[in-house]
Amino acid sequence: MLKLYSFGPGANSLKPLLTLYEKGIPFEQHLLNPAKFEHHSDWFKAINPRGQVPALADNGRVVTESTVICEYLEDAHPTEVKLRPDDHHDRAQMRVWTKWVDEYFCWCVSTIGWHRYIGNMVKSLSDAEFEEKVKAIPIPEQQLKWRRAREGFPQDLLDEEMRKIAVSVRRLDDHLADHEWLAGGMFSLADICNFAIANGMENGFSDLVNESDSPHLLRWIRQINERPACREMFAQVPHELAPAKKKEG
Ligand SMILES: N[C@@H](CCC(=O)N[C@@H](CS)C(=O)NCC(=O)O)C(=O)O
Repeated sequence: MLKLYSFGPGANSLKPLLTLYEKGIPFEQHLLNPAKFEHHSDWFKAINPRGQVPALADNGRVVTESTVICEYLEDAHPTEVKLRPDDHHDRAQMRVWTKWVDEYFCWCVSTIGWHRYIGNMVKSLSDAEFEEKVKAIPIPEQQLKWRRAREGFPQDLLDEEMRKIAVSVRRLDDHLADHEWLAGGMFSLADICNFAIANGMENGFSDLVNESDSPHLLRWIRQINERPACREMFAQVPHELAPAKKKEG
């Protein structure tokens, strides 16, 4: 039985979750609570030494990196539902989109998310409690991100990330203006991996994602939300970051 460790259907965790639901593959669900820093606990670092979700265990062997997990599911657990184009050129285009989301789009949205939500989550801790938590984080860059979330990100960094988000929204909307899906004329991992980051932006980034500025991106977001697998996933799996977001609102 496959086991998926995740924060639930949002951001990087959503990618393998939706892939599993789309393919109809049964799996064991392990939700970690970021507010309790469960992903930095020793038991989870024994599964993913980087202390990050998602992670997939398949018969005791672990696969990490959200996009890699999605490709692994296609390779190791083929089903009638195919989420990659067969044509080599189309498949390469799909990977240009998944690479872009991992290297560009995800990072700018994530930094603003940390600035807005994670700061609140850690501000209630004493300095000693916070330092104790930071000590358990295995990746130095993530230690810095937690520190910045607590102390406040530099304004020029936030401005630059907002600029990149605007560039990302434009790129997606322009492409989706004359394509139903991102690659190969079919719903693919390119859509799943970008949707993982874009879903909900009409609330958090309504200046950029709205009916007049990015109608094609909104059409695509809604179309994916209406897919049976997506509806089932949201109905069945709670999002572990949602309570923190609600409190903020
Ligand atoms: N490149 C990794 C990034 C994973 C990642 O950033 N995971 C986030 C959740 S979306 C996480 O675990 N954050 C908590 C932390 O780093 O402390 C992937 O695509 O799986």
